[in-house]
Amino acid sequence: MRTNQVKAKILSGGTAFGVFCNIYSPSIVEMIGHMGFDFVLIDAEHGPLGVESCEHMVRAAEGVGLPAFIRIAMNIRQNILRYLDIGALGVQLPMINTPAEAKAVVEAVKYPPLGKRGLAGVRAADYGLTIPLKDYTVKANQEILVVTQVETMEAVSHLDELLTIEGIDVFFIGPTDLSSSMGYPGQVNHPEVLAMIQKLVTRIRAVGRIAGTTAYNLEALARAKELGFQYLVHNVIAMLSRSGREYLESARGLKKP
Ligand code: 3PY
Ligand code: MG
Repeated sequence: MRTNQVKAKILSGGTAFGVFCNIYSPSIVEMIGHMGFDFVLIDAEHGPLGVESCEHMVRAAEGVGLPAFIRIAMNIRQNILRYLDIGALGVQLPMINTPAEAKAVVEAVKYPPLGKRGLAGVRAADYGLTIPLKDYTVKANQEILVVTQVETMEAVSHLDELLTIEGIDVFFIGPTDLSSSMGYPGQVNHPEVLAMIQKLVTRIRAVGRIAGTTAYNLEALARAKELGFQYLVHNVIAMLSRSGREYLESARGLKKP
């Protein structure tokens, strides 16, 4: 089991930069690693990725020394287990609105005595071939990054309780769903949405917890860094579309008489 450099970095006060990838492509995962990002966040919430595809992407990440985390759609223990068992070094669960939901995430991720994750000689445990399973469970409990998303007004209303739950490493604000929940769907730069994000990150940091969010352009990145977010996620589609559009604008501009 690998050491989670991202967890070490953010727990010691640093900031980690990753990329969401919801397209099936081990090659893109390798490129994210070669570019120097700190982690890939394979997105199995939005998009078609299933467990088997994720396994190939996790393997590609390991090949370039890149920690691979997976955003998992359903907060069901047996479902989270399958993504962890293929070797994800972290999981991120969307729409975690209540303390009970958040506790269920921690329980699903941690092996006993901390949680209820089922144990077997799976890929994450090197198929039981390198270290005794009892030692592997201790290491897995230490290394797996647990991220829960705060992206609804229901979660906002429970934030104080959510912030007391042990075992969650990052509270990740999802601006898009938060904007929907606030009645401004998709308006992530609406002044009220920006003000809410600022309030939330301040509350998260005030109790010594770590905050994460998306930053798909340089303006959002500068704002997020300024606010003290320590887990920042770019997006493969945003990267591709921005450079493609800029290139085309320039190409078509050059054609003008
Ligand atoms: C959101 O902005 O809603 C997210 O979940 C980030 O992808
Ligand atoms: Mg969301």
